[in-house]
Amino acid sequence: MKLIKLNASVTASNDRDADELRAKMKADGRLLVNVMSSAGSGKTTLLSRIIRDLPQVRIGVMEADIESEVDADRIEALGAKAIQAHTSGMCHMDAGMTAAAYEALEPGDAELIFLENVGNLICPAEYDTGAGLKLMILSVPEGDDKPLKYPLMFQESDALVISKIDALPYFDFDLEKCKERARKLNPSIQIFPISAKTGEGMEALEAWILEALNNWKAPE
Ligand SMILES: Nc1nc2c(ncn2[C@@H]2O[C@H](COP(=O)(O)OP(=O)(O)O)[C@@H](O)[C@H]2O)c(=O)[nH]1
Ligand SMILES: [Mg+2]
Repeated sequence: MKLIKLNASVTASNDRDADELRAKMKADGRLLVNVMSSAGSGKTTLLSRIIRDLPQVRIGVMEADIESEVDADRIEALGAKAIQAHTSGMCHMDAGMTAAAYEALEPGDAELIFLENVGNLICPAEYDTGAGLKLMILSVPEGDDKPLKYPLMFQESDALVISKIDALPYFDFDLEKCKERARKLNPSIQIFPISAKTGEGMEALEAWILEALNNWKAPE
């Protein structure tokens, strides 16, 4: 398993670095998806499920964390290309760090690249990584009030995955209220309630990702 240590970028403009990386990804015909959530919402489990469900798609994963290699090991065990990036204590990935991790990944023929960002709903929302698609996960045990507490994350994301819906009977989580709160902050956000455990809802999410990949790769 390959491990890379990253430091915050020294360049002046994160937005410029992000645009550069996005253009490079586009030219390479690869879609980068920034996956953001609190720690434990189910990012690695969701990515593992997608890798298993879509054997026809070549997938690469960049795991970002402050410590440990367990997530990259989990992904590599499924046969996908993976790299572990350590963020030197930083609570997010910036565009320069993402570009360095992408280079170290040596993606080969991978066309769909996921960045599992550092687990929290605050800092990752503030930094454009250069991704073509931003996906956030909110799990049922976290509660339906999170859009009220972390509005920027919901405003910035293209899609909201509401995960662990198999646990709905055990929590006071109002699915409709959560959707309403998210849409109030971001009217165009796509919402996918799923369970990575039972597979419920996965088909719709995967179809949406595949459509985004095709659109990304289509010549303009
Ligand atoms: N019941 C249930 N548990 C899940 C689901 N997805 C993930 N988990 C569990 O949630 C915990 C954290 O998952 P993980 O993927 O490591 O979260 P991450 O920190 O966001 O990468 C693990 O114990 C998973 O088995 C799900 O859809 N349903
Ligand atoms: Mg993880």
